[in-house]
Order: sequence, then C-alpha cells, then structure tokens
Amino acid sequence: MRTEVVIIGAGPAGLLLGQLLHKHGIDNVILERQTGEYVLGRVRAGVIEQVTIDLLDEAGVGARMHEDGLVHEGVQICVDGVRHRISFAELTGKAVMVYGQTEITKDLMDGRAAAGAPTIYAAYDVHLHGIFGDKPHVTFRADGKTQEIACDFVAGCDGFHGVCRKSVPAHAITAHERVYPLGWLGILSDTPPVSDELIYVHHPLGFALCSMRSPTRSRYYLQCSLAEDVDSWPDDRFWEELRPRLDDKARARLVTGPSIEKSIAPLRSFVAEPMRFGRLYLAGDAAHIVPPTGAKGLNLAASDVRYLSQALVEHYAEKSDAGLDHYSERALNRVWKAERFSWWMTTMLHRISENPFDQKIQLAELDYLFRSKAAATVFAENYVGLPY
Ligand code: FAS
Ligand code: PHB
Repeated sequence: MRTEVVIIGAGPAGLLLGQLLHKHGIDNVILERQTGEYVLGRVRAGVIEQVTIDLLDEAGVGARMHEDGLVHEGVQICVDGVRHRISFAELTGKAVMVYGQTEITKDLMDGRAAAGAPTIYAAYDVHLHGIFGDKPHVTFRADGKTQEIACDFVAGCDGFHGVCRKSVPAHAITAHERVYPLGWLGILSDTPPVSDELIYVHHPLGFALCSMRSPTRSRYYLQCSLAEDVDSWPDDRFWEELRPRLDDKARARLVTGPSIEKSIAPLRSFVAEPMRFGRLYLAGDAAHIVPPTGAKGLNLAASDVRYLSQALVEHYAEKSDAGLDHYSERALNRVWKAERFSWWMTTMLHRISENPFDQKIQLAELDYLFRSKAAATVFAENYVGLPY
C-alpha cells in the first residue's frame, strides 16, 4: 500500500488533519489502535476556541457544532462562596463554545466517512521505519496480518501514550514536565446545569468545576488525590463531595442523577521538543499535555494541525518546504503560551500546598484578577485563545 501521509491516531488531531489534507487533495491513511466505538466512548474536552471553530468549519464538519454548541461570552470563578464573572465579550470581543470533544470526534468521523477516506481501526503493533530518510514506511497488524504502507510523511497524532514520540531516539528529543499531585474526578449526567456559564471553584476542600454539554447534560469535576480509585466513588459520594464546594445559588440549583460516565484524569504539564523528526511530525497530545484547567488540550491539538496541514499543502501544491521546516518552532511558540496559562490557572485554583503563605498568594492572585481590568483582560485573552 502507498499514500502521501500516514496519520497515526484517530483522535481529534488525527481526524482533523486527515480531513484538511483530504480537502486539499492530499492522500492520507489513518491508523487507529482502538475501535471507533471505543474512541467515541471517551469523554474529554468541553470548551473550544474560535480558532478551533473556524478550523472545523474549514474542514467542512461544523454544521452540528453551530446547531448544538453553546456560545459562552464569559466564565465565573467562585471564591469563598462568591462568584466573580470574567466577561470575554467586554474584554476581548470574543467568545468560546461549549461543544463536547465526543461530538467533535463524531463529526470528524462522519466527515471522513462521507469523503471515503480510509481509517484502519484496530491497527496493532504500529512501527515507524525510515523517518530520517526520504522514503519512510509504516508497518502494523490488522485483520490478522502484518501490513506495510509506504509514504512521504508520518503524522504522529497518537496521544501521550502513543508510539510515535517513543520511536524517536532519546538523543533527538527533550521532554519538559511538571506532574501535579492531583487529578480530576469527572462525572457526566443527564441533569440540568447549575448555571448558564461554567463555574470554576476555589475551595478549601479542593477545586471543583461546573460545566455542561447541553441545557440538559452536565459535566462536573472534583479535585482529588492521585491515590483515588474511581470505583470507590459511587454517584452519591460524588454529589455529597461536590455540594459543599458550591456557592448557595448553585447548591440550590444542583440536580443530581445517575452518572453516564465517571473517570479520573491525572494532571500534568508536558512538552516534547522539537515536534519534527525527519519525515515524522508530532501533533496534539503526542507532543504536549496541559492540565485541563485552561481548556487548552483539544485547542492546542487543533492549532498544531492548522500549522501542519498548511505546511503539507505548501509542500505538495507549491513545492515549498518552508512551512515544514518552521512547523516545530511555530507550533511550540503557541504551545508554551498555553502551557503557561494552564499551569497558572491550575496553581491559582487548586488546593496544592498546605503552606499558609502559598494559600495567601492564591487568594491575592484571585483578588487581583477580580479587581483589575488589566488582570481580567490577560485571563480573557488566554482563555478565548491567543491569535495564531
Ligand atoms: P488523543 O489522545 O485524543 O488521540 C490519540 C489517538 O491515538 C487515540 O485514539 C489512541 O487510541 C490512538 N493511539 C494511541 N497509540 C496508538 C498506536 N500505537 N497506534 C495507533 N493509534 C494509537 N482537554 C480539554 O481541553 N479539556 C478537558 O476537560 C480535557 N479532559 C481530558 C481528560 C482526559 C482523561 C484526557 C486523557 C485528556 C483530556 N483533555 C482535555 C485533553 C484532550 O482533550 C486532548 O487534548 C485531546 O484528546 C488531544 O487530541 P489528540 O492529540 O488527538 O490525542
Ligand atoms: C469540560 O466541560 O469538560 C471542561 C470545561 C472547561 C475546562 C475543562 C473541562 O477547563
């Protein structure tokens, strides 16, 4: 088999890249380790930036997003039981959209199926070969037999635990990492949200987030220790732990119900540099991870894909490799700004240190954010997404 670009991973990064390349007439094959149903069963991101909305529109998969997505012009931060609103519209003239990653993945899968572009699910033992030469190829096992695809480029969109980053020789890659001593215990329920906007909660018992997927489907998160096991969190225990962290109005509006999904995600900041290795280009979680506090993970995957797809189009259409040669530098410039914002939001809102000085600094940071238009503008500019 031969194609122009082999994409490893059918998460948002891989599917979005595949769709954009297809629209520009660039042949590509996606290899995905899991089944499509498994990929769709993962509940992850919920907030997308305007630049991501524009890219999904460019990929021709934005119709349902505009129909079902919820436009949010602000967000609320609750400290000591008092909510403070940060207005994105007033401070930046922009907004974000609440539209679940599961829906985005479904829209991208449907778009790829409609385009007739190939995705090989249940593709095991993926191995990259010849990435530092000019004739790379990929081998894998599917349908009980070992197969090979010759290509021009490999896009590593296989997430944090994927094979692509690990295929790079240790001397050629540098990892920067901060692991937080905490996780997010998330629950999805068919219950009405407690508020029309997201509420980020700073509380002595620990951080909480009240989010949503629709006017009838809520998504909540509780800060928890990494030692926690999701099986020791029956729904009632979750609701009893969430309730005291809410302000009076939210607590009064809280409607509990059976969980549709419940999981614990560890919090980590991670960046691998560079993001290009010969004919292998990393994009999305394969190259970097942010704590979900700033709602940046999925949006960073989209910005990597924007840079990479433009660079590949230039290579094939204009015989120019300028974009490919600058991909890593351009992507990392935006990645590190989102890493900083996600780290800052996480350290400001979570109960991490028991040192009273650290806790006072958090409260001072939050008080400054609520009182200073300049501070609120910095928050809003980063939350809605920095320009490309
Ligand atoms: P993904 O991990 O989504 O996709 C990679 C794909 O590659 C997967 O389908 C995987 O099966 C496949 N793969 C892996 N190894 C392979 C191999 N060897 N061969 C073939 N295929 C392989 N972001 C937010 O903005 N907000 C959130 O609330 C949020 N919550 C999250 C919760 C969790 C538990 C996790 C893990 C992440 C969360 N994120 C969140 C971040 C998340 O949304 C990612 O940023 C997003 O999924 C990135 O998309 P991809 O880069 O496509 O990686
Ligand atoms: C979500 O709705 O899943 C969500 C929203 C905002 C975040 C993280 C997750 O910062």
